[in-house]
Amino acid sequence: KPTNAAVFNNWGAKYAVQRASPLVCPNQGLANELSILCRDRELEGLSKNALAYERAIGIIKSYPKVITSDTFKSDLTKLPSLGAKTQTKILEYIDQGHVNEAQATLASERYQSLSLFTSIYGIGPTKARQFYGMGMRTIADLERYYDIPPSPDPERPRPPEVVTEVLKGLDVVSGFTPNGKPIRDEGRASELSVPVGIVLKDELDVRIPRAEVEEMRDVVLHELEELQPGCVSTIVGGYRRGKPMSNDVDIVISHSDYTKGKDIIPGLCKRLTAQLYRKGLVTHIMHLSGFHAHNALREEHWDSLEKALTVFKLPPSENNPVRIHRRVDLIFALPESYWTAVIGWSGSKMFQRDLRLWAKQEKGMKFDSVGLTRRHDSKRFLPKTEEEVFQILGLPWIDPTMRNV
Ligand code: DGT
Ligand code: MG
Repeated sequence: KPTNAAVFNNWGAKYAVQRASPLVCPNQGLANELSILCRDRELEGLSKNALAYERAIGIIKSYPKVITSDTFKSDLTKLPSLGAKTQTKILEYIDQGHVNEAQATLASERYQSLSLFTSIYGIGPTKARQFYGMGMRTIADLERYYDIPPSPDPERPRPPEVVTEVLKGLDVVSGFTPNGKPIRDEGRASELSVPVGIVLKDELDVRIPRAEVEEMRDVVLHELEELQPGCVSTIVGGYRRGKPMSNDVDIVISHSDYTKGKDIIPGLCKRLTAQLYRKGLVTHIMHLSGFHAHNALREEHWDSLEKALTVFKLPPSENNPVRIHRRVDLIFALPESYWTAVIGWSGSKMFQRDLRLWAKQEKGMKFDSVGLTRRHDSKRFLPKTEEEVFQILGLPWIDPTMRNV
């Protein structure tokens, strides 16, 4: 279904869900400069300031022409989401092709270290600032702190076989009982996810091309079909928004039978993860619903869907004799939650946030990945398609590839 034409010209609209936001926009350079400042505020824990930048970037991402002094004056100066400070920075960019503060931020030691630390799975801004406060600046500092043997060649990443060797003994889950219960060292899981993230950093930094995302999906679905026939699934996240390369693979899984699905889905997350782990496809389980109660991994809001956040490794093939570790998130939704889960996990984060805000402020409804309800009488909607979710919310259809706000 094509994206509703009106949303392409709706760049001034208050909510990101009313506008088309392509992957690459005509003002991408400006958006990138402002993203540095947004990231800086996030790293410093200034979430309100970060959100203000995110909103400004959102408008710029949906503006369909190159911004010049003239179009800036005629179109952008009156928008409430562009405050005086942001406007000054946009003018700087029009003048010089860069934003002074963004360049200064990029060059600062603090920004560089905090960005580096938060690029490690398991380290969020708060922990990164703690490490910085303790005087740490580099990955080598973190390796010393966690007692991880450094790479044999300091100039190069560890070879895959060395990674595997170092990881032994760092496993978050050490196995499964015959009935699928993970065996793990209570209390050590959240402590271990950071060292695992450090050792795997070089591999997890390698972006995943679309063909490999699909290959991983096929392998997961093959195991799923063996375990539980009749499931349905969608690859969500950046892949679904058309990104040529992804940081991880996100898959939402449900069951095709609306009634039977209610019994089949609960517990399936654990069963599939155990199966993948036993076969050596999942090598690490960073979070598993019901087991890792402590949410050290994400500082943002969690939904209540069953999920496994894993590290995954495809078996070697003829064309790819050496495989590297990849991040895979498996999210399980009851049939009635499937389409809201698909929308929620397709993102972007900003698109999802504004979907919640639009539902609440404009429609008196509550949207999240689990479902759609009317606030005043708690009436629950049961959308049977993705389009229906947009219809119920009174929104024009926006293709996933236009949700890159
Ligand atoms: P990337 O970096 O290439 O993986 O890009 P994305 O957009 O796939 O980013 P990712 O994988 O972190 O998240 C995918 C989408 O899933 C994101 O746009 C919003 C949603 N999401 C991520 N984490 C959570 C969470 O903890 N709770 C909920 N409700 N949604 C989440
Ligand atoms: Mg993703």
